[in-house]
Amino acid sequence: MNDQQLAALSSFREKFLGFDIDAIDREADGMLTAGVTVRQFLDTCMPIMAEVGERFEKGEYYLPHLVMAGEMFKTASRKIKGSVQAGESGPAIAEIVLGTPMGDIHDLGKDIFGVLAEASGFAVYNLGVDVPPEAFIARLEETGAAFLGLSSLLTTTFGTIEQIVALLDKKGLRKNTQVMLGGGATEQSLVEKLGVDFQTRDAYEGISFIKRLTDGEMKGGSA
Ligand code: B12
Repeated sequence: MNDQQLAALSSFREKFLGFDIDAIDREADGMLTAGVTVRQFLDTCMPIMAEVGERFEKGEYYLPHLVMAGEMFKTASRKIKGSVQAGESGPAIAEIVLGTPMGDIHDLGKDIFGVLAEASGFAVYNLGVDVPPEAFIARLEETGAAFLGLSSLLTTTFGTIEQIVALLDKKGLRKNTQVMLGGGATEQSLVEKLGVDFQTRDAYEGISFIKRLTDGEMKGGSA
């Protein structure tokens, strides 16, 4: 990281932690001018979001703090995401149905993953937030997508995720669908517990997982 990027990120961090919501747009411009990458932006934001969450849990912050943190992240990420280079045009390498399962309205990380996946040459059907299990299944059937990406920030969505996996089984779609789980509430042990194929809290790891599988397929191998 060069000095300009470091200075832009540190100024952004200071304004963010001070909840200086009016300054964020300007800070985002500063990051763009400095050439801050999405990866650098996320590496700076994730610990801040985690700290806001921890303080909320301890009762030091309240719901408006979560709302403001979400808004500030959205304002900045909208600009930073805009700097992501579009993927090569041509047929999509693979298709991904993506969404936040029913009961959960967090979408910041999901949308970042979606943008990075598109930029990597994948077609993304982003169904939004609070998505019922049946809607995921319907879109998979309609598109024939090989990947299902679920974003979970609330542990209360785990039951819904189990329902989605059970429905995939029932409809005979499970063996042809790679179910990917991402988001702050997830951990590795859920792969076995919920019957999914992959878990991560890092959008880039998600992209690598799909690339590994699609590369294997193209070479006629398996993952
Ligand atoms: C901002 C925020 C909000 C905002 C969300 C705004 C929005 N548009 O998303 C608002 C104010 C709406 C909100 C509401 C609530 N929140 Co909230 N929120 C947060 C906070 C502070 C940050 C979340 C975030 O955006 N992180 C940044 C993003 C970029 O990270 P990420 O989602 O993990 O994504 C990364 C990776 O995981 C990955 N990724 C994400 N999805 C996917 C999907 C795939 C397929 C892949 C491959 C990768 C991938 O890509 C990203 C980049 O690497 C967290 C604290 C935390 N530690 O996360 C609490 C937190 C998630 N919230 C929490 C709670 C309790 C709530 C509320 C219930 C509060 C309330 N009493 O009302 C409500 C729930 C409403 C609902 N029904 O969903 C708890 C959840 C506890 C739990 N484990 O269940 C947390 C952990 C705070 C805490 N410590 O208590 N919240």
